[in-house]
Amino acid sequence: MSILNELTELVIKGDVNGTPAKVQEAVDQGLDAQVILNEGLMPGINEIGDRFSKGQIFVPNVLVAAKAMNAGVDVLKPLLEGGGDTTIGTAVAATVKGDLHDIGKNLVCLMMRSANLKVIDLGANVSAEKYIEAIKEYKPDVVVMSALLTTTMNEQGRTIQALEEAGVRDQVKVMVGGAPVTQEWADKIKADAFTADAAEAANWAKEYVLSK
Ligand code: B1M
Repeated sequence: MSILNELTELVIKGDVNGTPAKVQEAVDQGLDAQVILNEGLMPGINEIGDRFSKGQIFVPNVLVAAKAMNAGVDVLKPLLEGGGDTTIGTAVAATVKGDLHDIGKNLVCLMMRSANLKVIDLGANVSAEKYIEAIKEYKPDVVVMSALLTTTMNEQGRTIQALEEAGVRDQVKVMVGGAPVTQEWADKIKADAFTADAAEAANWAKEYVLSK
């Protein structure tokens, strides 16, 4: 079994100690951090999602797999963040209210930092009020709203609406993403950008900030 397949299996097993240790081994063998993420860790968490939706496993299994995945990503952080000392702009990022999924949002933060953006990570389950406070305090260029549930996608729309009502909507570009989110949805809720993955999100933010 290749080391990437071994990593996938460790995430599926929810091995919180084995996963970061194996990621380190892969790094030491000279594998690229993006390859480790995309071809080792991601297939594991995706398989967990498939098994969960088929009713083959339950929430506790998903939770330990997510912990293992996060522990693996932590090892890759310094390699993915890379970047330089220059800060080109600021982003405020969070997963919207009612949604606890933070792995994708964490990757977006990571990739944005690697694109030399300063990122204020508000965490998961973040209310519109907290977004508004953060916009007033940090004056970001872009605001990231992640949602992984079809139900919390609606919260992205409500949060944008709240930004409008608070008079801060025009001060920022709102970027939305997350597995169920589409360009069509982004247009409907009047977001400024939809990006399908973390690297694309970082690119969009970077290009926008540099074009200002
Ligand atoms: Co949940 N969960 N979960 N879960 N979970 C999903 C999302 C689900 C699809 C599983 C399934 O049924 N197949 C399903 C949603 C169904 C739906 O709404 N249509 C689901 C469900 C139902 C639930 C609960 C309701 C289960 C329950 O309690 N009965 C519950 C809800 C809790 C809540 O949030 N209120 C729940 C709970 C959990 C855990 C807490 C156990 C755990 C999360 C732990 C954590 O995040 N710390 C969890 C997990 C791990 C998953 C799956 C298996 C994996 C999600 C993930 O991290 N993927 C997921 C199934 C799946 O997605 N395959 C599932 C890896 C991550 C890198 O991908 O987040 O998509 P993702 O991010 C991508 C892109 O989407 C994009 O970039 C990343 C790639 O580079 N991206 C952005 C993300 N955010 C972005 C923002 C941007 C741009 C791009 O802004 C610009």
